[in-house]
Parts: sequence; C-alpha cells; structure tokens
Amino acid sequence: EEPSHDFIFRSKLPDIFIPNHLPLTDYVFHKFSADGDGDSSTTCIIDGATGRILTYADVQINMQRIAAGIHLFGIRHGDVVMLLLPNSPEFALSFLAVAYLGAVSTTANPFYTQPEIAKQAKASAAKMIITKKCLVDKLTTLKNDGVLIVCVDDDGDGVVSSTDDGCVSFTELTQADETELPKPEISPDDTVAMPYSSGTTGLPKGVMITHKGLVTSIAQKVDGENPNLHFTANDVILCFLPMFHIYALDALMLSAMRTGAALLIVPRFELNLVMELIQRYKVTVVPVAPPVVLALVKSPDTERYDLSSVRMMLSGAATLKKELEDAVRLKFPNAIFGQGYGMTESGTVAKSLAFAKNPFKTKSGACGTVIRNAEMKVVDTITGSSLPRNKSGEICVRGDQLMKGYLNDPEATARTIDKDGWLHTGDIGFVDDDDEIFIVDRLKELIKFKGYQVAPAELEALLISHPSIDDAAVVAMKDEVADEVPVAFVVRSEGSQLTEDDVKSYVNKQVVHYKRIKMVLFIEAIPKAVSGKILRKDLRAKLETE
Ligand code: AYL
Repeated sequence: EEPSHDFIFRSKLPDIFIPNHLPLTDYVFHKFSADGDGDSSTTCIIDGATGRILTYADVQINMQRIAAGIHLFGIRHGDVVMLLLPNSPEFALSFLAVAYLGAVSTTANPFYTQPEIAKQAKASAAKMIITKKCLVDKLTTLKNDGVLIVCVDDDGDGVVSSTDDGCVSFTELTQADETELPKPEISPDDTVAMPYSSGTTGLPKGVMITHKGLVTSIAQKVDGENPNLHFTANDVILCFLPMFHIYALDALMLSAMRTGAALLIVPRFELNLVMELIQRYKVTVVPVAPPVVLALVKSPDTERYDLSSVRMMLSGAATLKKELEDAVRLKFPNAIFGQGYGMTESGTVAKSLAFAKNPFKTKSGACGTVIRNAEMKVVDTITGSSLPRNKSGEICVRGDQLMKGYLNDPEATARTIDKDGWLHTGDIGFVDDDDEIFIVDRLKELIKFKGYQVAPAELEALLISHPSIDDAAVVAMKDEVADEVPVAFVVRSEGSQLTEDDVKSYVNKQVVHYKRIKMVLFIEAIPKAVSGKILRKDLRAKLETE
C-alpha cells in the first residue's frame, strides 16, 4: 500500500535564517563581536551566591583564558571534559571554554554518588573533571586512573591554593595566557555537549549534541524578527534550574547570552532566597519546573516580597497539572505564564507562543507550539501512520536541532531517530485546532521525579546484582509532590528472607536521592512478553490495585 501524505505540523512563526555553520561560542557572542551592536560592559552573569558580577567582556576573556589553560593541561579538539559543578559562574565559564576549544563537556549532577560519577566518566572517556573541593573525595579512583581533576577554590578569593591533593586549581586555568592559544578549527558537526539521558529505553547514554544542533536550538527560540522566546538585553533571567541539564543549559544560559541578557545564577532552589533575589535584582524572567510552581502556589510568603518585576514565567521538563497552572496564573497576573517542552536528545520541541515578541493567545495546560525551522508529527503507536489534529499519538520531531546520536550506540540511535530523520520522543500527545500541543501520556519507560530522569533499567541492573534477587522490574508510581517515584517489583531467590528494607538500603545508597526506590513489592515472576520485554503496563496496573 502507498503511504498517504503525512500530517506535518509547523510553527505559526515563519522560518528564519539560522547561522548554524558557526561554532557555538562565535554564535552566542556574535552581538559582542566586531560586527555586533552589543555593549560588552553590560552584565552577563550575576553570581547569586556572592553578588559578584561578570560583564560580557569578562566572560569572553575568561572563556579564552580557561580554554588556553585546559589546552596547556593537554585537552585537545574532541576530548571530553566532565563538568561536576553546582550552578555557578565557573560552570558557565568552563562550559564555554570547553566549547571554544572544540572539546566536549559531559555534564553530571554534582550530587551523584561515586559509582554514578565513575560510570559516566568512564563511558564518556573524560580526560579531565572540573569540580569543587568538597566533591573530590568521590573522584579518588578516577584520579588514580589518570583523570586530571581541576578544583574550583571554595573561597573564590583568586589565590592559588596548594595542589598537594594532586588537583589543579581552577585559578591556574583562569591565569593562562589566551594569546598562546590559536583559534581552534571547529566543524558544525563536532559534538560540544554530552549530557546523559536514557531516552526512550535502557541505561543512560551520552547524548552527542553538536555545535550545529545547539546553535539551531537557541536560534529557534530567541532569533528572528519575532522571536518565539523574547529575551532582551534588559532582562534579568533567574537560573536555579540545574545547569547540567539541557533545559537550563540551552533555554536559559546560552539563550540568555545570545540575547545579551543578564543571567542570575543560583546554586540551588530555596524558595525564600529565590524570592529575595527576585526582589533585589528585579528579575524579569523566572524559569521553573512543576515542583517549583507548586511551592510558589502554596507559599504564604509570596506577598512579603516585591515580585512585580517578573514579566515571564516558563515551566518545562515535566507535566504541569492544569489546576496548578491555573493557580499560578492567578497568583502572578502580571506575568506571562507558559510552558516549554523538550528532551535532552531533541533540544526544545515546543514553546508557548505567549512568549513571542508579538505574542499569541494560548491555553492553560498546553506545553507550547512546535518551534520554528522544525517539523512535528503525531504518529499512531501501532500503525506508525501520522495523525491529524486532536488525535493522540507519539510525538515525533525533525530538524537541525536534534542530537547527532548516542555515544557508541548506533542501535539506540537508530531506534530513536528513524531513517527519515524523525526523532521519536516516546511522549503521547496531540495538536489542537490552534496548533497547541498537549502531552497526555508517556510511552517510554522513563520515570520523572520532579523533572529529573530516573531510568528503570539502571535500577533494575542494581537490583539484579543482589545475590538474593532473581529478577526485578521498576516502574513509576504517581506522587503528589514529585509527580512520579520509582517502585520495584522483586523476585526473591529460592529460600531468601530478603525484606523491603534490605532491598531499599542495598539500592538507595548507590544512587542519587531522586532515584531511590520508594516501595518494594515481592512477586512470583516479572510479567514479560515473548521477546523478553518487561510488561510495564501490567505492573503499573497491579500498582493501582494495591
Ligand atoms: P529530559 N510537559 C510534559 N512533559 C514534559 C515537558 C512538559 N512541558 N517537558 C519535558 N517533559 C518530559 O530529557 C517528556 O516526557 O529533558 C520528555 O520526553 O530530561 C522528557 O520530559 C524529556 O526529559 C526547553 C524546555 C528542554 C524544556 C526542556 C525539557 C528538557 C527535559 C528545553 O526549552
């Protein structure tokens, strides 16, 4: 049978020219180059922890010096540097320096346990880890294996501290001579960022995001006559969302820098501190995730601060319940509220057109409209054929913003991006009559705890490594605060007296807090298809009857 034509959805905004032949840092700082109109003496970064300010000139010179410093320590084009840092100016500077050099940043959660860090560092073949003093204890084995450890001085006083712990001081990088480093050659298809994501199935994998991909993703949001996400040089953009994650890296940090806005970097989310910072720095843009929306809606303290400077609030990374969105809109009537939807592998897929320079009317509960210079379709999960408006199916997206693929995993890459270039998100949703996208379900096995990824396969591998566990499966259970939490079904080996607490303590000490198993259910056998695939739907159904 001949395939009929595809139903393809596009942005309401026209396509634009995207200079995605440029290396990422040339593109991001173009405004401040010889042919740009930016003023480099304006604020680029405000360190929320100390009040320190870095101008666009400071950031660019530091980027070049750190690049020269990293180069002196042997990092070359294509080499991988792990960033293991909380949100900080040093995170931003390190990321930019690695990109400038043509090397690759693999970003990791600084709260990861020692084995989680080791797994990612080894899989990505990181040659250098940039971190903080308080985290080096987790890196001893890697250091002994020859990985170079760079430490940001905790006191930040610019004094080179002793290196008798075998670590290089970050100050040694910032004091390098930028004129010693010739401008590196970079191709648009070179990988620049490599966060880890489990995608639609299996273990976390290195997501190879190229210069071209990231430039495209940023441009789709903030470039053009009528940008979809209208950031300007007058904006102060708050950043407490984790910078190791694509949402903050792409949609906040790099998008802010492209537009000449100021980025207020906050190491962690603490509601009252955040509200005080909004008041003090007259923050205009507040990017959030659903748990933060809940905290804002519930807080009696929002009245105690002057939050009137906020003109835009955007939520992303997980499902936001419509009642919650309605409540936050009521509480901040002067701010435009909307959602973004994306995936580590795909960059931003959708953004609310309420954020455009010339905004459109949008509906509560929608996660945006597909970004410009991209195509989207919704496919029937059984037949694979594309569906018209108002019909739910798997969301697929195509465009230059997509990842190049998973590191060393062509099979997983081929499962995710098909031969026609469509990335299959594993999300179920539909497009309504006004081009707005609604996510209704998730096809993939991924669990999202407050927007953080929990890969069932990772927990299952840990469970099965226990001598008294024959088989195991992990699925999501609904949770009021976290949205979803991981729950384990466990098959005990013959004669074993293993308890729920035994299982929890075995797994939970090996993983970061949001991957901890919340409940254990013992079962005779894990339901599986003939192919060996775990029938997760059956297990989730079982959970509901518990
Ligand atoms: P990952 N509503 C519902 N689910 C969402 C939403 C949303 N608004 N955003 C993300 N998700 C889920 O790789 C969805 O299941 O990246 C999606 O496949 O950690 C999965 O999270 C991807 O999880 C932006 C705005 C990126 C948001 C993002 C989110 C990145 C989350 C760029 O501009």
